[in-house]
Amino acid sequence: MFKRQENQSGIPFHTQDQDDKYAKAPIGVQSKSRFRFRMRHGVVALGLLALTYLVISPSSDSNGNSALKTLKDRVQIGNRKPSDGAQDSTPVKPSGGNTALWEERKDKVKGAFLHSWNAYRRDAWGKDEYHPIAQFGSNMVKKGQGFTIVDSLDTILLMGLKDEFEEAKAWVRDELTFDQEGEVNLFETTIRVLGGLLSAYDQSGHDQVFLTKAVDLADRLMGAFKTASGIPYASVHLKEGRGVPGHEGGISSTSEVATLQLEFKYLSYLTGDDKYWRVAEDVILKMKELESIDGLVPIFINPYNGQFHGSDIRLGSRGDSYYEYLIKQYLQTSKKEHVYKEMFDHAMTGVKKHLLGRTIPNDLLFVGEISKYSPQDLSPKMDHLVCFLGGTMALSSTEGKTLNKANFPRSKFSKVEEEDFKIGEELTEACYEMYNQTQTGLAPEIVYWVHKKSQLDGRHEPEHFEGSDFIINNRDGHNWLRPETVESLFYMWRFTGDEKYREWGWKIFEAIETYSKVKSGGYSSIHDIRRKDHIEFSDKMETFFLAETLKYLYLLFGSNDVFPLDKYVFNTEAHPFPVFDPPKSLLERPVVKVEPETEGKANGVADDKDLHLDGLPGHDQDDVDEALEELAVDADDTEAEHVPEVEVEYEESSEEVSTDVVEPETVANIVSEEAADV
Ligand code: DMJ
Repeated sequence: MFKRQENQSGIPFHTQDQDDKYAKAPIGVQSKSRFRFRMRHGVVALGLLALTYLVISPSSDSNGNSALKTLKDRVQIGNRKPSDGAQDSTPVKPSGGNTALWEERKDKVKGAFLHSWNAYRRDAWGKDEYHPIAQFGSNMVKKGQGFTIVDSLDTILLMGLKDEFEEAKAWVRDELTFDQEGEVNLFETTIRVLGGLLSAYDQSGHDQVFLTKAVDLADRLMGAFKTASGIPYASVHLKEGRGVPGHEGGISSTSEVATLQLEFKYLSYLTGDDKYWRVAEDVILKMKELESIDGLVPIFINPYNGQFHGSDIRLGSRGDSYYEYLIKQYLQTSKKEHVYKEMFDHAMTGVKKHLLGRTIPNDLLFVGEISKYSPQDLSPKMDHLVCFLGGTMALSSTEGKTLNKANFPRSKFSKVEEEDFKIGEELTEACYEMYNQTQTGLAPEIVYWVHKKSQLDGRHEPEHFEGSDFIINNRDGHNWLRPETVESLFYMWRFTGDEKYREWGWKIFEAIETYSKVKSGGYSSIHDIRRKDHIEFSDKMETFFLAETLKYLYLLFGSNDVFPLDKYVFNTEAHPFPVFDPPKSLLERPVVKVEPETEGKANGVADDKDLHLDGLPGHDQDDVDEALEELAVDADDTEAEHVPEVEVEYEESSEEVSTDVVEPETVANIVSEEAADV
C-alpha cells in the first residue's frame, strides 16, 4: 500500500519518488515506448498550457464540477500530449487514412473469427465452451445454454457470414432449451445469452425465434430477484426458475447485480411487459440509497439485507460494469433517465478523487484500488478488466457523438466532459502499454503499477523489466483474450479519428495471432505472457473472444457507419442494442414493493471484512494465513443475530436465509475465484 501525503495547503496527493535511474535509462529492448515518452515530455510547453488551463479554471460550478480542483491537485490530467485528432476544435483526420490497408486488416480479423468458429463447429458444436487444444466442448448445464453460439450470433451477422448464421439460428430454434435442470450464473447468462438473443433479434430484422427464446430465458431468470431485498441472488435454477444464493455465504457481486439492466429494460421495451424493467431498475435505485465513497461502492452486496458487504472498492473484477451500466442506461433510453448520468458522474468524481495514480517512469495514468476503511491508501493493483473505463469515460463525455461533428467540437465540452475525455485518453494509453511493455505484446490479467521505487526492491525479470511501468506477479501473468483494451481503442478511434488507436489495435491483434492462435483451429488462453519463449496454452477459448474481442477489432478497422455510438449502446458483452424512446409508463416508477427492514449483516454471513488479499503485492502465505485467522474470529461473531423481517410480495420466503457460517475454505474459494473472475 502506498500512502498519500499532504501538501502545504493540506491537499493530499499520491507519493511519487521518481528514481533518476529510470528517468535516464537508455532506450532498451524491454522498453519500446520510452523514446516516445521522452518525445512527449519534450512537448512540455503544450502540456503546461493545458495544465494552466486546468489550474485557473474554477474548482466548482453549477454543473457539479466540484471534483476538478481536488483532481488537479492530486493527479494532473492533461499534461500529456493530446492525440492529434482530439485537440480542441481541430478537425479530426478523415477516417481510415489508407482504406485498402484497413479493409485488409478487417478481413484478417474475420479470418481469425472463422479460424475459431470452424474449429468449434468441428469439435464442439452446441457446447457452451471450447477447448481448442484437446479439441472438445464442455457444458455448464447438462444440455448447454448456448453460450458460444448465442454469444457469437451478432458477430456472425456483422461479418456477413450468412451460412454460418442460418446454421446457428437453426440450432437455437431446434436445440436450445432452458427447460432443464441445473444452475446458471445470473449475470453471465444475462449478458451473454439474453444479451446475445436480443441483439440477434434486432440485427436479424426481428426474427421471432430469438425473442421467443429470450422471453423464456428471462422468465426463468426473474426467480433470482425473489429475495428479501430485491437484490438478486448470484444464480438461478433454470428449470424451476428459482434463485440460488452465491457461494460466498450467499453474497452477490456488485457488478453482477448491476449489470442486468440494459438487457431487462430492452426486453420490456420489446415485449411491452414492464416486469423485467421493474425488477432490474429496482436494484439500482436501491443501491443509490446506500452509502458510498463519492459514488464508489464495495464490490459485494448482501441480498438478504440489501446492504453492501465487505470493504474492497475497485473498478476491476466484481465492480467494473456497475459503473459501465450507469452511463449506458442513461444513453439507452435516449437520455430520459438523468438519474443514471448523475450516478455515473458522482462515481467518476470518486474515481478522480480516490483512485487515480501516476506511474514511474512514464507517468502513465492508472486506476488503483482502495478499501472503504482507508480510502487514502491507494493500492496500485489494476485488473485488465478496468480497461473498459477509458472508452466509457469518453462515451460519457461525447454521449456517443464523434468530435468532428460540426455541432460537437471539443471546445464545446463542459469541464467535466473535458476532464473525463482526457482521463479516457490517458487510461486507454496505459491499457495499451499493458500490452506494449511485455515481451509477447499481450497483457497480463493484473498489473501492479510502479508508482514508488521501493516497490521494485527484490523484483527481477520477468516480474519487472527495467523501464517498464508495472510489475506482474507470478499468479497474474495469464491472458484470457479479454476485450476491454480493444473495446476502449474502438471508442477512442470512433470519437477522435486518431489512427494511432487503430495501429495499437493492430499490434494487439498481431500478438494474438503470434502467441494465442492454435494451428489446428481456435485461439487459446495463455498461462503466462511474460516470456515469449515459454508459452503454455491453458486450453480454453472464452466466448467473449468471439463476442467482444474480435467484434471490437473488426469494428475498429471497419467503417464508422456501422453501429453509430449515438444510436446504439453495447451491452457489457459487446451486444449492440438500439437506443430507444421508452413509453411514459416505463419511466414512471411505482413505489418499490420489497423493502428490507433490517440493517447490518444477515444470519451467518461474515461481517464487513476484507476477504481479499489481492491488494497486497505478492500474496504470500503469511497474508493468506492472517486473513484466514481473522475470518475464523469473524465467523464466530456471526452466530444467529437476526433474521431480516420483510414484507415480501413474492411467493418465496426470505426466511430461507442461509445459515452457513463462512468457513476458511470459503475464503480460499474467494481468493482463488478472484483469479477466475470473468
Ligand atoms: C465479459 O464477459 C464482459 O466484458 C464482462 O463485463 C467482463 N468479463 C468478460 C470479458 O473480460
